[in-house]
Amino acid sequence: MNATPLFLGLDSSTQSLKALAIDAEFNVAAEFVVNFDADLPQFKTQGGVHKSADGLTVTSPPQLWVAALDLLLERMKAARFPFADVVAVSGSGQQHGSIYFRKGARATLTTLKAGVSLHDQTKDLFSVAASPIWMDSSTTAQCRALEAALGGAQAVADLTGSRAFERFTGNQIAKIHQTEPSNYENTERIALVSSFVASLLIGDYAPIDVSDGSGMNLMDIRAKAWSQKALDATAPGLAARLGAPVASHSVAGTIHAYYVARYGFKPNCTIMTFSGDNPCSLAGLRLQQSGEVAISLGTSDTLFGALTTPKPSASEGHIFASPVDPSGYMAMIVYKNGSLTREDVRNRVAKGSWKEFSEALARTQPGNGGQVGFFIKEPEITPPILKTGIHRFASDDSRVAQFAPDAEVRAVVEGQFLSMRLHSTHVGITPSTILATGGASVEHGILRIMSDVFGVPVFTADKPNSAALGAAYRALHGWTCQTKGAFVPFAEAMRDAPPFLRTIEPDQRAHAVYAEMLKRYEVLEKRVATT
Ligand code: XUL
Repeated sequence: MNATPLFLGLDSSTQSLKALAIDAEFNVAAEFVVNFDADLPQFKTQGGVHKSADGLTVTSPPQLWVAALDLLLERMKAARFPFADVVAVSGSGQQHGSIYFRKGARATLTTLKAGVSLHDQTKDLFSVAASPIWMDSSTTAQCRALEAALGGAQAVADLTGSRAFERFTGNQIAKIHQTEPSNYENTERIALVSSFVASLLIGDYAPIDVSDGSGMNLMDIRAKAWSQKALDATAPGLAARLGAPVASHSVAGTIHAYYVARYGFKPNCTIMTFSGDNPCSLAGLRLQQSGEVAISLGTSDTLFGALTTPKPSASEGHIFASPVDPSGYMAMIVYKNGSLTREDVRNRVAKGSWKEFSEALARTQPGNGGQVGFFIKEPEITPPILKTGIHRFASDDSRVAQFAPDAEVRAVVEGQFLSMRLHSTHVGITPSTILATGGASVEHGILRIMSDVFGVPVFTADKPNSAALGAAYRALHGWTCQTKGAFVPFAEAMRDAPPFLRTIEPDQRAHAVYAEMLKRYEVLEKRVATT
């Protein structure tokens, strides 16, 4: 073993490529970043993407991601990063994006030449010039066709973990097969962003892992294998183009000689299978046991967590295979109305100040005197409510035009956590602990309500790079399994990682108030959804 083994996590996200290395004591040893727009302006991306005039088609050039890897490694070399100490690499990729290798591409990958940049050697490898990414929403027709072929939205959810979504890769592949048939025909292999970057590192086609593979509407999430029915409904000859999905902790290969000669990696440096960014964030926050949940309060709010018995739903959330537990699952629920909606309330009734906002929470009581609000500033994903507007209900369930300013503040926070509790139950999540992350997680008053609504302790994590960190953890985990020659539980591999701070214990009286309120919330939500 090396004297100071390092585990490297790469994070190929929508806007940047990051590298984060940890040592065996879980210290972050180095971090590097390449920003796509600023550092690679020749690709003319905005926020890392190209958008069609109508905004529906959103793509990135695959060469951008290759050029970013060149630049990242050059920056690490210039900073004298000790490549020789890296024993294992894993990575995270924005979910759902797809890359199409043309026939014959594999031969180029296996024979990469150390004297030429990756970008120059891989320019002609792609059969589809523009890679569709997760922000694309141009495949509604393909989604409806998949649901029709498989017996409806709930049937697709039961099989693949999610109803048909425009950004999910199978529907993107179906569109490419229909609109660019000769390019599809000329495709030897289809990769996700995660498996694509891993392929560049091993100089061969790297497998898709079961966790990121769950974001395609193609995998039977229980069998953890492609569903032949879903493949048949998507495009011909797809199984051969995808390769079989593999367990997330498995080895993709060893690093290609290119990186040994050019950067000084050791030839036996192991590349662990890469995964999606949400799965890697789950690993970065070390959520493994069923009931361990994270709530990220950001531009969009996200709740995700580990679970053993998934309940796929056609109307809310996604179920993915777990990236850390071969027999487990993760669920994820996304809200469009997150920070911007809370800020709107803060600006309207709390003088634009978080301090005033917190004071308003402190002056009001759990349950808000029976007042319930729905703040749909943006079309909502969970539950799907397209019509924007604010809906306020008094304690007798009658609609009211306004709440008192303090009650308005409490209503926007309580409503969000009641909704999270309701919908997380629907997909099979029963939180035992919550890890709060994201911008608004520094507001104590907000976390108090989170803890009381769910009735569980809240921990806080300041982890802006949780996907890159999770990738580094997964490198360590995969390497531990490989070294032991057997699967080692993720929690055991993470035993010496620094603990999270336990911030808030639930107040059981407040929790009882919310348990009652939840029943009314559910009924009122149905009224709002059908308005
Ligand atoms: C998840 C999703 C995004 C992407 C981009 O379903 O679409 O979170 O993974 O980060």
